[in-house]
Amino acid sequence: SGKRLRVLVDMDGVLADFEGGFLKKYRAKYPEDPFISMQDRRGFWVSTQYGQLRSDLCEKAISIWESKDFFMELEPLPGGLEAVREMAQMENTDVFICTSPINHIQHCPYEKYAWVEQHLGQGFLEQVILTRDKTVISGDILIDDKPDILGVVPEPTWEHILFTACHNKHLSPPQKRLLSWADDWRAILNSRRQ
Ligand code: BVP
Repeated sequence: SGKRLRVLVDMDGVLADFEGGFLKKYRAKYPEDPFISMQDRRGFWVSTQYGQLRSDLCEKAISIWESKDFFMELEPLPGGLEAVREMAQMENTDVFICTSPINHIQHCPYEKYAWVEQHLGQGFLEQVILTRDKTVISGDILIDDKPDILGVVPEPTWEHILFTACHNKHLSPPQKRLLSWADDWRAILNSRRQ
């Protein structure tokens, strides 16, 4: 009954393990330099926290995700692929992967599409939205680990559900949370159906 539900699902930190992939490759490339464990991560921007640890570490951190194969080789987060596949099969439900590429354009945009093709199949490429401003994308729900999602539209159509990540777990956010893909995402979708 009612209209279709449009769910926007973020990629880094929600479907793909950006933090884990970063830490593994940073420690391999810079074994002599200090690092921030997942437990000690605070704030969305990895580069900002590394820059606070030691000023030269900001650009070293950036060099990791600007490298070829960084985004392609990210591991899927537990349950994420299964959840979006199930959403895509649900009646009256449209799911899109909504992700912001980095501004270093050589590898990231291509590798984001290639990751979706590898893990979800070629047909799922129809569902990919790359945008630097998620507020201009209309939807009913946006599942995203970034606490502050701002852009040119002051009141986006979607309700932001904060996906719990190492960098946001200590916050008391205004949004509802999805603790992981083992949490009740189906109930969150159903709460937005009319
Ligand atoms: O492509 C990701 C990684 C990048 O920002 C994008 C966030 O996209 P969404 O998850 O919001 O869709 N990114 C970049 C930096 C620093 C850049 Br300087 C960072 O610290 N963390 C991060 O995720």
